[in-house]
Amino acid sequence: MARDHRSRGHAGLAGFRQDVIAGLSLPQKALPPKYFYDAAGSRLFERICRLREYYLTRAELALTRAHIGAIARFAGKGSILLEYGSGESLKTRLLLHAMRPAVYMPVDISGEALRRAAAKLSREFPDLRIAAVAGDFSRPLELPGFRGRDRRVVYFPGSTIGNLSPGEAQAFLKMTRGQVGPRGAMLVGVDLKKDAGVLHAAYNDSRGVTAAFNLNLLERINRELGGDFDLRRFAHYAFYNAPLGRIEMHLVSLAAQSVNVGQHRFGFAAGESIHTENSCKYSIAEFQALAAQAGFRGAKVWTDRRGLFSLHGLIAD
Ligand code: AVJ
Repeated sequence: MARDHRSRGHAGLAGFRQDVIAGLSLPQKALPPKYFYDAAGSRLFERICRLREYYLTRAELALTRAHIGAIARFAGKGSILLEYGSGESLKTRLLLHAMRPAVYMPVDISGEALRRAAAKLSREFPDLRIAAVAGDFSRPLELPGFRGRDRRVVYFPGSTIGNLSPGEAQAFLKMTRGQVGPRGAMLVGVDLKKDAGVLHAAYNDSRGVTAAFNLNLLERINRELGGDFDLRRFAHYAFYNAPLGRIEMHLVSLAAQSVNVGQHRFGFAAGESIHTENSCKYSIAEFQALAAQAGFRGAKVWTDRRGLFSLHGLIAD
């Protein structure tokens, strides 16, 4: 049975407007990547996950399949499983099947995606207790009851943590450490550092799906906030910033222009960019050091055979 819990948060239109106005007012214009995922953006992201160049999804699924027994043992059968994300993925199903959690709590900003995923899951796992939480997991969450003695484990797959800077990721892990308590644990998917050409191709696919995903953010601003971005006058730009160990995505203004968002007006020089996403890459040692600084011990790490992607099993220290 699926239940719904709505936590206070900034998921609404007012929060979106505030973040967009603030971001476009910065010297280096920037927009938070969490706003990529409206209905169209979520569909585009699903297409990205199927692209030949985008190895992340396939590599994480492969390592999850290969090591599911050990991963489920690490999580602990009968634990409370929180997932940061809606839980639509195949790898979540593998984990649910193998570990049979006492309660499964998907946490997602999109109530719509949550409802869809929870309804589907409760058909596939009729005995599973699902407590969906509509909220922003980047802020401390108020979770429904379930105190008990059960162990809490947070599952955070997909290298979504790469959207945070290392400092932010550390603070986020600390917050999660508080959320799971002294006996808790975390399973976090982290994309690995690798050949820059492989990284570059993953964010510059030949079909232009990633470009459409990036540009959709402007379309969303136009539609929801009364913007007048001309999408033909912005171009997708993604590159690997090696010193900072991250892919950066930008939208580059192809001309000097000004753009209105509601009552606000923003000037762009030709070539000026909006920084829309960071996707940080870590070596295994780098990520374990980060986790250690956040109060977790890196107890286990699994990778795919090609060494593209990692899943870290962290235990509260
Ligand atoms: C969902 C944040 C892991 O960084 O690879 C895919 C998002 N951006 N292509 C990533 C994304 C461009 C993705 N994450």
